[in-house]
Amino acid sequence: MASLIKDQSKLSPYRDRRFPGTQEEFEHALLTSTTIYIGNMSFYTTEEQVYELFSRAGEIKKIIMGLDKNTKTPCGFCFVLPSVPSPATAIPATPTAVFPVATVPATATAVSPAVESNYALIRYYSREDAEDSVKYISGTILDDRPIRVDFDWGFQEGRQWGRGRSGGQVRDEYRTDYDPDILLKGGYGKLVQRE
Ligand code: GTA
Repeated sequence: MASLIKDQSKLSPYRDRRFPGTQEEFEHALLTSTTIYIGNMSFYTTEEQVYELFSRAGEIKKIIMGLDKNTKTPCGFCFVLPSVPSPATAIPATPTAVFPVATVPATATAVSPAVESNYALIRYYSREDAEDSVKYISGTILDDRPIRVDFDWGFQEGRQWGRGRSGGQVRDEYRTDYDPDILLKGGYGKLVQRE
């Protein structure tokens, strides 16, 4: 029990309203899962860039890029999964692309969870690697944006889509700050302006 209380301090305040269980089950899933969520990504960051950066923490099973449910284009997040990738979506063992700026600081810096655009889910083979990515990669600058890495309860079909009314991420629809990535995709404070 003491170690569970200690571990809970590693968890972010994010609660997935669609998790099919109790708060206790949600926290248990977060504390044992090998899946992580990445938020505040640029809409232009590719799966290969995510692979290149996050494989530094350990061997990755799969990456799921978060997509706008209407346009089917990246909208700022991604996830990583347990299944073996199909040939069509296989992640190369060695990335071949030349990646744009992905600055990895010697020590991670804190990132405000308030601003979040593009996202991804990553699944590692081991819990230790997932913990290292949350500890050391969160705050890294990727494509000029400080990304946020969070433990995730696990991927299920449907979670790759943004849940906002516009198709993108919910929080982008409430933004009142200027963000060129979001603005270019038409997501800048849309609902705030309408309401
Ligand atoms: N592990 O931090 C996260 C995380 N986030 C932010 C999203 N996901 C996350 N997973 C982890 N950690 O699968 C996952 C979701 C989903 C996918 C896309 O990414 O589990 P989403 O971002 O489009 O929708 O999800 P989500 O997560 O359901 O929205 P959020 O941010 O919790 O918002 C919840 C409610 O709060 C909304 O209904 C809205 O009414 C309100 N809200 C959110 N932001 C604001 C704001 N700035 N102002 C006012 N109200 C707001």
